[in-house]
Amino acid sequence: MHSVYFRSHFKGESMKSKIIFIIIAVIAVFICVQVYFVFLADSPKRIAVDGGQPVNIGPFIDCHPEKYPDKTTCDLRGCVWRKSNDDNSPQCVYSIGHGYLVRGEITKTSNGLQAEVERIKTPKIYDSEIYDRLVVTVEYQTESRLRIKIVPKDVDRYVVPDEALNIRLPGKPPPASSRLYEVTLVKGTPQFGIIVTRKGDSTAVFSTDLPGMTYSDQFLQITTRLPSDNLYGFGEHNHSRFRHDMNWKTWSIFPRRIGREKSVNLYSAHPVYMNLENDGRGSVVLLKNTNAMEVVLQPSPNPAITYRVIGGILDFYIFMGPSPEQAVQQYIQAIGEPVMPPYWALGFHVCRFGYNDVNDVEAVIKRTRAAGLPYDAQWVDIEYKYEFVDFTLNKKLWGDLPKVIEDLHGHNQKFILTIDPGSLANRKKIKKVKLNSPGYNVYDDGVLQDVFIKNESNQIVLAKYWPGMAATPDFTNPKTQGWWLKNMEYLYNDENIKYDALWLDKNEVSPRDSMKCSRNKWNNPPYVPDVGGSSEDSILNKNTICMDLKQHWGRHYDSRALYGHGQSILTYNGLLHQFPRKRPWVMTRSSFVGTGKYATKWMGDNRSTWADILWSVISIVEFSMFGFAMNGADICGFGYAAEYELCLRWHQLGAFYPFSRNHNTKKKRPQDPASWDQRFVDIVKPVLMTRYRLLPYLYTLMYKAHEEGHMVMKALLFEFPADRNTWSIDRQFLLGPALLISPALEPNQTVVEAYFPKARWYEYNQGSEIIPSARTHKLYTPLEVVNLHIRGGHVIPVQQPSTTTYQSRQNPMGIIIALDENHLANGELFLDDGESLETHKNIKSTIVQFSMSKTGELVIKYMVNNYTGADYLYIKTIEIYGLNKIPVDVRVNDASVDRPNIIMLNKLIQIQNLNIKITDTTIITWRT
Ligand code: MIG
Repeated sequence: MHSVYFRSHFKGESMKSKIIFIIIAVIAVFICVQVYFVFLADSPKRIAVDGGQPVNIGPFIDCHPEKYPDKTTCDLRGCVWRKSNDDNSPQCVYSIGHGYLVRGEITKTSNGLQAEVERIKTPKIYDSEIYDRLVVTVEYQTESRLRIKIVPKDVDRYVVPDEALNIRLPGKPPPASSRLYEVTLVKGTPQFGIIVTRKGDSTAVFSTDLPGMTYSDQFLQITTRLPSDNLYGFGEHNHSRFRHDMNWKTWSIFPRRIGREKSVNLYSAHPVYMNLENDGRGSVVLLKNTNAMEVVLQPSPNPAITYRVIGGILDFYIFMGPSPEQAVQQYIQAIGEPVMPPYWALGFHVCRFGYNDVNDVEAVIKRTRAAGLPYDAQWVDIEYKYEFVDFTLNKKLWGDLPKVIEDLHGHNQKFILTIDPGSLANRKKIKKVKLNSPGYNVYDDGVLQDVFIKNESNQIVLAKYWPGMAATPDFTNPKTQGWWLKNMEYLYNDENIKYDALWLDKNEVSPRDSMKCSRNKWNNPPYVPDVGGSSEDSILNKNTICMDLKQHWGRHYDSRALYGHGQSILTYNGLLHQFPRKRPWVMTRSSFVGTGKYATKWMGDNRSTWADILWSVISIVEFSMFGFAMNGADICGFGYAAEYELCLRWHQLGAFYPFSRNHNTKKKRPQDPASWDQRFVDIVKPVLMTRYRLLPYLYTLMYKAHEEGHMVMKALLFEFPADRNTWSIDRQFLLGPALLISPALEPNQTVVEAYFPKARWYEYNQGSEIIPSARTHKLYTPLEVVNLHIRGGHVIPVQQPSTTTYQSRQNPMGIIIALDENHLANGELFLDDGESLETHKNIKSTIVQFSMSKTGELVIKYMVNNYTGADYLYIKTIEIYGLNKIPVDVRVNDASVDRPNIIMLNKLIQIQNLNIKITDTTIITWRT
């Protein structure tokens, strides 16, 4: 267009005016270049698209995320229609200058920055109130943590209540000199943004100076550039890889019960990610928001995340690490360290859906014991209830259950059962229930106590749950606590079901059918993230209660993500009240940020497939990042019938899950370990025994998680962040820093290709060393073999295993010394009675340290010794990995150990017949 104009201008002009024109043109070009450098130059490349508007070559922010974008709608939205593109990138994108601009001054506050921003007038896209003025607050919370809060000016919005999640300020704001970050609020055109960089470095960990920022009542959008495309986290989904596929993947976050086969949002909401920078540093970013949302990932060269949220506020917490492990730890410490489980919970569990009556359970108990398998707890599913009515026992089919529980307890085993949320409201059926369970009063009492979720007209609404039409308790209401506890006590005392822990299912919350919901802004918001998988499913109300229902912590629309969280808290408190001296143990299906402080998480309905066995590893390492130390997936898979090899491999893997339970759906062949054949038992038993032998180590890891916010089962990159080879590994994992598991995850597999980062690594059974490290090795892994490796530099406490943790805990102890390249190793052992409350606060616990400050000398010494039981524990065996020949002159506190007690088993050295009291200071020396 311009050139045409210029040409016509030239016609018939004199030479002089030509010269003047050229001068003007040169000046104009100069000005254009200036403008380019001032406003646009920080983006790598630009392209001119239809209409001549400049658009970033990236990141692209999708201006038409709904299906079937077209140019007309795109133009109406004031966005730019791109030439057809063959990647998955969006076709209709926001143009530069869409967003907000700083108004007035940026103020320095006592602990951060504040600014007011104003919307650049561009078309409004979704039909909800749009906010023209926002207040942006940056809070420097700790040296490694900052908060960025964006709210509309003078408008009250839904915020996550403090009772649900309170990220406390640990004290005074950190001095500028110690902060790991610097924050810039971008003033001026083309649009406002926040940039967080690592101090003394140009790495922008978080930067939102991009178009498309939108803040309206029911559509909030913001994009942040990422320092790298190594992205992990966000949940809950079935991620098929741990490191995200950045190629325009969209992940929705909204608790939902749905088949796992689709890449859709599942039971929990964890809007948090970890980014690993290309030099091995890492950061964690949480968006504290409970509303339905989706995150769109875009690939290099412009890795970025776009958040689209349909309510609440933009409230980011950024954790600077600088290592990925530190960043996650800072995150977990902020949201609350994971609950300390009772010791027995670390044992092996058997469960299934589909025990028809108490005889079925008795048969399983009998065969599992007869097989001599390690076995700490038996679970029952919904069948024990009288016609699926919670807090009742079916007296006819399950009358003997109290006796079975007594028998379990007599064998030092535990009993756990499931509870669903819905309270039966059908009068006729309640009458029937009362014949089976006199005194049953769950619904009427709930009405009286006003604990059920109501609608706009203050009426209790019913939905279809397992027992029939039922009311939904509001677990976000403190009133519900007393009623819930009363029901628990009724089941425990009146129905005489002496449970040891509780399993909370369906608490997304998910009725069996969808409800009829009225048309309004909550049930039918103007923009709906893709929260169902297929277009027909993509409504919020499918298998949920209606979004407009009212709860104490806010409308269901806003607070849905807190349903399972609230129930976990009330159940935890209920157990605490029932058994004031014992650690409560609750397992939940739905969770939010911080639920790990109250409950264990299991992954819900996986399936008996080879794909699901891999996904279990990914889910668990993700949930470790989300602050759940104790988590696991159903061993052998829930849905479908398990086949022999899969189920066997799954036990070999599941023996190393922090929470290890075999579970199954109904009407499928039994898959508990004793239900197969002798060969199956012969292979599985030693692996489960290995788990039990390692429990002192695993329990110590739980303690470290609970006290310091460490992860238990974790990805390799956390221990080896500088080693790029570890960044994508999700077929292997670590338990703490010292144990590496490289499972077989495929049918007919005889070789596992396992990567060993730079360290000394020893095969657990033989003691043989993996040489060289920092390389992939082919490990021969026939059906009976498990790949377990110990990392040099660590001392691992072990205990001779028995079939219950109760028994194991009284057995002789041992230690494994795995030497590093300098022939040194260190470790720790946490001991307490395994079930009392708060013993870990060092009141009634013992912590023993194993340390080598020079080669050939290990010192065993306690730090604290307040657990009386520790004085009865003796180390009988010491195993040394990494010596390769029998040491000489082995002494325990100067007394020499007789030569016949020192043997070499393959590549490991075993010193036997010791009698070292674990609470005595002991020095063990040897020479090579
Ligand atoms: O509607 O209680 O994920 O573990 O066995 C199904 C029956 C409800 C779903 C759980 C599963 C449990 C099943 N439950």
